[in-house]
Amino acid sequence: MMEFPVRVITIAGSAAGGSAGIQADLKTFEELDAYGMSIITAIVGRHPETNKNVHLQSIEAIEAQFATAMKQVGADGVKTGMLFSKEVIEVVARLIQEKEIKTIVVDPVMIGKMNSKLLKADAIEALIHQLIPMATIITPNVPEASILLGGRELNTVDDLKQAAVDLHQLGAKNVLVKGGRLKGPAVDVLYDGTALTTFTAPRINTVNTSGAGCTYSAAITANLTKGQAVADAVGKAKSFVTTAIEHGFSYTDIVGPTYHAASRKFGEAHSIKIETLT
Ligand code: PXL
Repeated sequence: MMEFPVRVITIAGSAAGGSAGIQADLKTFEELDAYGMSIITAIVGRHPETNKNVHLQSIEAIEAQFATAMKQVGADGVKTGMLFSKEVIEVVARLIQEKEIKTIVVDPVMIGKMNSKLLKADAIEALIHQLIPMATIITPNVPEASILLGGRELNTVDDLKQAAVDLHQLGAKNVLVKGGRLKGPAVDVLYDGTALTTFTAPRINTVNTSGAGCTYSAAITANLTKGQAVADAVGKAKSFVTTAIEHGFSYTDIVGPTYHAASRKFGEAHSIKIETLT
């Protein structure tokens, strides 16, 4: 009988184009030998006439999906992405706690690459007080880290290091601040409460990075749930996402997806430079 080493669940939005959100997470889980399940919190897709872009699911629908996944399968790890509202964050925090899922990755998704609004302003407090303190790791990018720190400007790798240390106060066991939006090489900073570790990959010249953040945190979720140490899980996930970005593509003139199968098909081309400072 086929058996995956771990079962992981993503609680996030559906991105209709297949590049981000639930779709990116499930593709990534499959590549990394984790059995994937999904709880859809919202459906993101712009209606050509009404322009409506976020189609929220009810709390009942969210609870029903979770109950079904737990009954049919069970979960060893969970990742949260787009949660959108305070009400959704509250129910998600409660469901995760009730099932005592061990590995919890919180990607504090706020705004999509195409400027979709993925978190309401009044939901930020709920994220900070209810979900982040439960997390094994949080994975903000520069704008998200800045908002979580009350609007602080982050421009340099030293700023990212200070941000990771300060965000650790919110109660997550580990903080990974992703510096992909700064200039120069793509440097991410991990703080585990004791040591700062930087992960450096070369900058890849492409616009097709839709869903890169989702893919990265999904890979971290699979790796951590499989029992890898945090710095190991992050380093391997960064290698995976860097390869996916390198082989990104697009069918139209719209920003396209990363290629989730790139590591398997072509091998991981870039070594990630990992440096730990205590
Ligand atoms: O990449 C962030 C993201 C997350 N989740 C959903 C999205 C997007 C970006 O568009 O649509 C559902």
